[in-house]
Amino acid sequence: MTRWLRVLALVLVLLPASASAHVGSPDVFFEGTAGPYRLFVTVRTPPVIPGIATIEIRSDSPDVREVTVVPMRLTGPGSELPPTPDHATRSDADPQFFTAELWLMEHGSLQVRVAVTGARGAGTLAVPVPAYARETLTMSRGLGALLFGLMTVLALAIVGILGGAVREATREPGAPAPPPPPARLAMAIAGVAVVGLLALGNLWWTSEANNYAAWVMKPWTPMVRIDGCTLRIAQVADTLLPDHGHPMHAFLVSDERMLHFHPERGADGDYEDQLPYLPKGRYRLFVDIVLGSGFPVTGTTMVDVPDLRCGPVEGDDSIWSGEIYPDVTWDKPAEIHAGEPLRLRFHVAGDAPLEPYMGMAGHAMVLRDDGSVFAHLHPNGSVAMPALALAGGKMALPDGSRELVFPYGFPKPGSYRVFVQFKRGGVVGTQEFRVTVSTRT
Ligand SMILES: [Cu+2]
Repeated sequence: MTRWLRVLALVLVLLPASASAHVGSPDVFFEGTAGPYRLFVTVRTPPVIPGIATIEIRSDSPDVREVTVVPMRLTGPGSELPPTPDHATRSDADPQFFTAELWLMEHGSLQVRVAVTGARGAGTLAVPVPAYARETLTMSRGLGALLFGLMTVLALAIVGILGGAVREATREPGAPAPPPPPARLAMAIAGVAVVGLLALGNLWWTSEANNYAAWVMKPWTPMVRIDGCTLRIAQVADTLLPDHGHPMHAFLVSDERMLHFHPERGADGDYEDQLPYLPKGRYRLFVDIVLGSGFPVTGTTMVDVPDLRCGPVEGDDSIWSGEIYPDVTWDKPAEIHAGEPLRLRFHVAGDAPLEPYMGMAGHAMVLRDDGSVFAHLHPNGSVAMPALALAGGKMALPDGSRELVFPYGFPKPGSYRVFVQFKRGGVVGTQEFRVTVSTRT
């Protein structure tokens, strides 16, 4: 009974929420190696916690015999004591594809550990997964009415049974009914007790639901101020883990510009950076941070940039102003469906080799035209680099190839812009691509 009440308490009100790691892109796409095996792992996160995540694992090679998966905390004692892992099921249609369902019981920075055995021995891989509730499920009207009806019947029955017991229990067979007052008094007392119990139950239910609602992820709206050429983002409470060398990765995007910049913590605790020259206008701002626990958070807001005459971009900051590099191309599939795990594959031609930009072979930013989806990708996929480091994973570094590959799945249909950033000859290049994503098949 208690368990049922708990389940019911968890499904009370609907609280939509949109921000977390990335914006509107809650699934995790990750590519890495488990020992000798190269795997593409997709973690489809549940909308509520506790909830069931679906893990999809595709092996590049056909020699994988068995795959197991287990969820654990990313850090702390919980990361050293794995529970019994679950076996992933091999697909009949595609023997290199495995799936499993895992209960995610906790909020916060988790990891899914994937263990593989096969012809070339064994290997493991850890995929960081930020677990958070995106919503509270509602109870359907029909179920609510049914439960309310049953509750009313039960309450009336308790009162009736008590009345009957007081009236009839001491009565000899065949004797006339006793006078009504004691029975009525008993029923009145029972009625008050039942109503009191229901009121207490309602209080408990509401407090459980409020507790849960406090865990539902709320969008983070960064507080932004522009003073001259300096953009300031108000202090963030937590200590931030540096993500490829910077505590904050920020993006100002309009139709004509995409500025990737890195505010640093100033003396007053705010994060600040110098803006380059930007045309006056309304920009979408996205800010990526990673909390001390390895939990990534992305905030978003609109920013009005005034007419400013500022200097060029400096340091690791970079800007796209509509440049087109004819030798940078996207090996794009004829059709892309929402939810489909993909390798976004770009070719960078030319003689100059690709150099690391902020330690990575490349960066890609995916933005849906209405701003409802924003994701920052690397050759490992959509996971945050500090979380990957905490999970003991290795970053994919430039390997001398002319290809940049970003594992990702577009979360919903629509038109998107994909900004790809790379570095060659000491210069950062940014190229914009457009893509239309169709509904899931
Ligand atoms: Cu990046």
